[in-house]
Amino acid sequence: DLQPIRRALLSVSDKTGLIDLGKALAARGVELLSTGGSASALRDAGLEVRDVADVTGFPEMMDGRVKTLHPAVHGGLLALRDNDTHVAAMDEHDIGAIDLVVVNLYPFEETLKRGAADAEMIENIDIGGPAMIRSAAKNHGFVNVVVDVEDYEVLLADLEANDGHTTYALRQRLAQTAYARTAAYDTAVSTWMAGQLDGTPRRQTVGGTLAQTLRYGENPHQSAAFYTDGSARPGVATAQQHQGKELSYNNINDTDAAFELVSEFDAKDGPAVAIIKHANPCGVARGATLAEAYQKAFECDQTSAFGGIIALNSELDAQTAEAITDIFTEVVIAPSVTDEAKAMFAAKKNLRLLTTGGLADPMAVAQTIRQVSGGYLMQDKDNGHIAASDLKVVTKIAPTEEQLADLLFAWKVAKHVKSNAIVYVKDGATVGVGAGQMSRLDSALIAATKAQRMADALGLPESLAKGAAVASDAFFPFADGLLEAAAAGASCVIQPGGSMRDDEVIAAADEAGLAMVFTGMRHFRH
Ligand code: 93A
Repeated sequence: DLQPIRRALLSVSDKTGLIDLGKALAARGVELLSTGGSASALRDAGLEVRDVADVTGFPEMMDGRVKTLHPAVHGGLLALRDNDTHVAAMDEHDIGAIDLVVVNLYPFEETLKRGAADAEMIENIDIGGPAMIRSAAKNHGFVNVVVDVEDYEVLLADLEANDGHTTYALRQRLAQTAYARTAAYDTAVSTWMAGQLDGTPRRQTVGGTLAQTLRYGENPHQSAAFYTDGSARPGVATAQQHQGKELSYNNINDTDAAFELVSEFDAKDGPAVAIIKHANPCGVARGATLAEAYQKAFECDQTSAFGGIIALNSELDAQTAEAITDIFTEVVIAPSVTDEAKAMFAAKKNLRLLTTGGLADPMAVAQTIRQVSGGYLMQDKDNGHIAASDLKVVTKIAPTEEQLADLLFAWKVAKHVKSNAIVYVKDGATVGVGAGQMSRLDSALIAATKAQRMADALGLPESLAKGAAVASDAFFPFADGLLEAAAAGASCVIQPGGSMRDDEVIAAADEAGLAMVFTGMRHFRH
């Protein structure tokens, strides 16, 4: 299964390592073919190169859109070397075999990250590159295809070990990597295009580029990796890490939950902070300053906040950084950081600091994927949004302005809490979160218990549920959950409505003197 490399075609956008590779191949007597920019780079380094245009008999044309799309290239890649008819066709049409293709594609993903205009995005969709990669990979019985700069060394080592030949095992591995690359590339293009469509049904693809092999998954006995889908939205996948060790699987999951939640709070409306544990918020608050918002979020559940993940909706400043370093925190993610705050964090070696350059758009159209045995579930991301004008007051009394603000705050938080979700909020801060229970009543009980515990921790005379606004991510099927909130002292409720027993629930709210509004939208999150 050893095959020689006599002719190679090098066509790369990222020229890293190209010269060294070209030299090493030339030193083995390999003939080099190449396209415009790659050929110039190789020539400048003193290497002898034949232009692909010379091989095809056509100049590169249409701004490079057509350079390698020609039978002289694809015939040379696809011909079975041990098939007489194929060999005869090569002879008849004067096609020379190409034994190695080295291609990296037009930088579509990087161009997207730069926020380039549509016309530039279109020009960065590589056609000839993926075609060569796929041809070479199909014919991996004979042909080598390299799409990663890291594989240059691997290829040269195999050539060295096998006297100018490569093994089938290597070619097979390279071919598999090659198809993973073209699949991820097309996924990035199709995901970008899906974002261009408005409301039209989209056919989604699942795919991504390996960004990082993780030490382990949710548990140490599970191996894991992180893939990026090429999208440019601010978030954990595109963030810059300033310090601390590598993020773990759970860190990435929790950091994403934290940042998506805090992004619900536009920085224009003031600072906000979310603290996350196990993908659920254990404290979310607004404040006059970021430090105040952090303090209020922290006070919601001081016990759970230990070892948590903190997301900020505005620049991390020194005052907030100092407060954060008081206890052990795993990750802090923010749009940006001041030099002073960065310097303070530097002393805490284990604390990871990530900046994103901005907030995520909670109303953006995107997809979420979940794996089930034998398939994937795909859905639109929950980008639902409720404004005050969408609410319907269903009780005799209506919420006051302050209550309304807390209700909407609680609603935004509830959207990011695992169902069944019950969230208590007072003065722009969560005071009790009940998450992930199988019954809504249990979530209501847990939230009330937490509000009492918070009051105890702060040495307050009465539960923080007293006078609080309550959000429920889905309707109350019975009055019991609502009565639990009333018993805990809540003053107002926000929920989707739509239960068969809405009348009973509304009557119970009126009886208890609660103000209640319906959103008409639910936020299940499992
Ligand atoms: O515009 S293309 O889709 N048309 C082609 O025929 C073609 N052949 C190679 N892009 C094409 N390529 C790409 O050009 C390669 O994938 C590589 O990214 C790039 C290298 O161009 P140069 O050598 O001129 O820098």
